[in-house]
Amino acid sequence: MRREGRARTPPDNAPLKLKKVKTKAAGFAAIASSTVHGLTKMGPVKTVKTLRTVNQLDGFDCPGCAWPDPEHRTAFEFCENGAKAVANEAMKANVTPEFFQKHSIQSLAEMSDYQLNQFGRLASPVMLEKGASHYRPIAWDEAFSIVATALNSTSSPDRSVFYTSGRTSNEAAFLYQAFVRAYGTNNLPDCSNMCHESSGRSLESTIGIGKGTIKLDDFNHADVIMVIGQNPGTNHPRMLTALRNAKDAGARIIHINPLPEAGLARFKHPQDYMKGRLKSTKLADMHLAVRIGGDAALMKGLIKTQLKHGAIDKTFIDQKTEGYQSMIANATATSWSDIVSDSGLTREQIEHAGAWLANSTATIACWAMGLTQHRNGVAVIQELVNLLLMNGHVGRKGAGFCPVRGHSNVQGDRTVGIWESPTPKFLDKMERGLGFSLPKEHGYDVVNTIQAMLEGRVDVFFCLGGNFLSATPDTDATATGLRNVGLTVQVSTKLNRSHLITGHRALILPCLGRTEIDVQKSGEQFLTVENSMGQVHRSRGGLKSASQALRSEPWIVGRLAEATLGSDKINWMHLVEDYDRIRTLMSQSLDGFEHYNQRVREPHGFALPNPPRDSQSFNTPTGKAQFTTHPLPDVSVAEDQYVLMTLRSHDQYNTTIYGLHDRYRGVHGHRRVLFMNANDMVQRGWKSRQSVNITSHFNGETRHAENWLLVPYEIPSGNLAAYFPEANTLVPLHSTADVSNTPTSKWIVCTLSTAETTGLEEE
Ligand SMILES: Nc1nc2c(c(=O)[nH]1)N[C@H]1C(S)=C(S)[C@@H](COP(=O)(O)OP(=O)(O)OC[C@H]3O[C@@H](n4cnc5c(=O)[nH]c(N)nc54)[C@H](O)[C@@H]3O)O[C@H]1N2
Ligand SMILES: Nc1nc2c(c(=O)[nH]1)N[C@H]1C(S)=C(S)[C@@H](COP(=O)(O)OP(=O)(O)OC[C@H]3O[C@@H](n4cnc5c(=O)[nH]c(N)nc54)[C@H](O)[C@@H]3O)O[C@H]1N2
Ligand SMILES: [Mo]
Repeated sequence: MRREGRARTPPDNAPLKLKKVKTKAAGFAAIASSTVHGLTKMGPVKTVKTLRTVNQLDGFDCPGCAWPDPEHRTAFEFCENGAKAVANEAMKANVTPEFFQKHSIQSLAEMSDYQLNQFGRLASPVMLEKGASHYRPIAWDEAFSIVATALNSTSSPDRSVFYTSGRTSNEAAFLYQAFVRAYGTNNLPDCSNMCHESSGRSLESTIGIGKGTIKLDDFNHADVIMVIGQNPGTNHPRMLTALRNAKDAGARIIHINPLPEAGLARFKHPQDYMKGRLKSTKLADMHLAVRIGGDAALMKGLIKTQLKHGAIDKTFIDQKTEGYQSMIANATATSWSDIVSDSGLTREQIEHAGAWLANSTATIACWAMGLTQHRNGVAVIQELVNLLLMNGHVGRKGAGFCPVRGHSNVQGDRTVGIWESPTPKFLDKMERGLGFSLPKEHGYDVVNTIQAMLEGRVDVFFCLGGNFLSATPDTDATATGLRNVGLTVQVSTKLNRSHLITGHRALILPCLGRTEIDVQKSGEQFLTVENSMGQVHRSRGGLKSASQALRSEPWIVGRLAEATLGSDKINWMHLVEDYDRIRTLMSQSLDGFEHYNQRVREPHGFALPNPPRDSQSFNTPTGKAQFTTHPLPDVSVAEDQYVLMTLRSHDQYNTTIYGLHDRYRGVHGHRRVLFMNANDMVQRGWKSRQSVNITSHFNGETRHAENWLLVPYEIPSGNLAAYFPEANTLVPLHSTADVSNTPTSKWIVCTLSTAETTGLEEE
């Protein structure tokens, strides 16, 4: 019997309702929405108890996003979507061995991602044997012995791959990378490869550190804040508070985005109701509705405008930078007509924004996936670096770079070693700390992992969190790749499609989440994480674990390492008995982690060193910040083609679908929608809710997805938008960013045709 199910999520057969697009974020609707989410999933007592400990000094770090916490916290330091993330984790553990006995893999695959998530938490370890149609229960010991045997019987450690998603704590991630490298490979792809890899690469090579350079307080001293390719109202709601406070202190906000995202139009902090502050705050003072991929041209225009105004910090440029002349020569030679046609903006709009920047005493640039997931993701961020460096807006109060991270500990995971291409400096320190030598050859990132799977070069695929099948590009290709693997292992909290599309054999190892109490031999433990601004701090769960059989991630990694390598090099389980011991090893093996146990116990933790921010110094080979020169990217498409971006709705966390609504964008009940410019629709003779098929084009190949319902929207002509992960099947595997190899999830060249049926079926 073919046990494999469908790799693409089936649509939820609920009718599509379109309402007015919102122009204001948060407020009562947000409080109500998060409370309802909590109540329906956790019940009233647990809801209040849990939400009161989110992001408190002695509570747990919100698993929602990586936005930092303010020093002075309010009693409810969370946002609507953080509350949803918490409620989603605090569900009952209904996915038991009996559940798997009842449901075959194939029948589960017929359910949508939304339905799969509704089943609740995974309760105990299960195994899918070769050719079997159902998972069976398995004891923890047997599970580790199966993985260890598989890992030890491959012909080379490079035939095993170890993925990480960004919720993993510093302790688990550190132990995991130590194990993987001790085992003998750097095959450590992570979600960052699909996320801020472009930011890391561009900042590392220009300012000498692959991270942002501001602290939360800088928002209160900024004059101009640019928010580029980011939808904070949905994805980082607590950032709106920082923006609101910045506005109160006199800052101006420039919003650069093809869409008029609601969160940036007006914002009302839910707590303001209680304080009697009844008006909402207008956030963005200017919206530049750039065309998808038009940011590079816009940056050139803004740089030209700085020159026109003579807004140049000559002393800073002379003393601290290199490459200025070549960058300027290139910008000067770029014509306004190219800038205007590529960006989709008028020269007046660009010069207006440029004048604000020229007069700004302190500028912050924030960005997220709208810049990173492009062919020129690295280059376009470097253009932004050029723009800010011209005026010396780095290492100055109220100024600097702010790549807004996604997963709550994605930045920490990278700091402690989750990286397929570690630097010699990192490995050197790690070798000294661990006391043995480590592999130097770089490993596979996400895209190269899929390619290796397709070519039959992967025997074991181990995932510490995440949903590799649905998060990666080219869903069908990834599914084919995964099915080629001998053994796939998922350490997870919730059921997802990666549990259904597997290697020949598969294991699910269920773990504790951030919200739960973690007890080891020495007693109750806490974990540590790093936020988007380089602050490392504690996180301690307060809820009883959803099921007795769950284990913590450090414990799972420790047992895996012990079963595979024995305890000679490192006594893994001795470390796991008391996480302080893991942290002691971290302080010996990582730069900036000296006296880790002591410093992380400070109320707010501690800030990792950040030379550009701390002292305007740049750890580049020459010790100078680098201006870089890039030609304008080719953003032309054929007459009948459109450019599609894939993005998040308001009711999802990456591949976890909480609900079927995208409240701010007015889309309800249905996710298989395609946002399209109304004039473009008229031109094709199409109406709202018309069903269309999408074909993506790349290097002569096509990919196809049927039956998307059109939604007329305020989006530039020629541009389209659809939700991730449904649209991932259209993202070509090898359409990736230069240098960072990040899939171009925001640049998919498509054609559209009328769907023959108006039904919701697909494939
Ligand atoms: N509730 C919730 N919170 C989350 C997540 C979630 O799924 N749900 N995911 C987390 C993760 S891992 C991440 S990485 C972040 C993601 O946070 P975002 O980056 O805000 O997420 P996206 O939905 O991908 O939105 C990208 C934005 O970029 C814009 N955009 C697309 N193309 C372009 C372009 O060419 N130029 C410009 N200027 N803009 C463009 C889109 O219109 C959209 O507003 O959020 C994190 N927080
Ligand atoms: N087309 C398109 N594709 C994209 C993107 C896009 O914008 N467009 N965005 C990309 C981005 S920015 C990212 S970050 C990736 C996300 O890629 P991933 O991180 O791989 O995906 P998630 O959906 O966040 O993973 C969800 C699963 O993680 C597990 N999980 C949740 N909490 C925990 C925990 O505490 N521990 C463990 N072990 N498991 C846990 C649950 O089982 C859940 O089903 O997707 C990328 N893919
Ligand atoms: Mo992300």
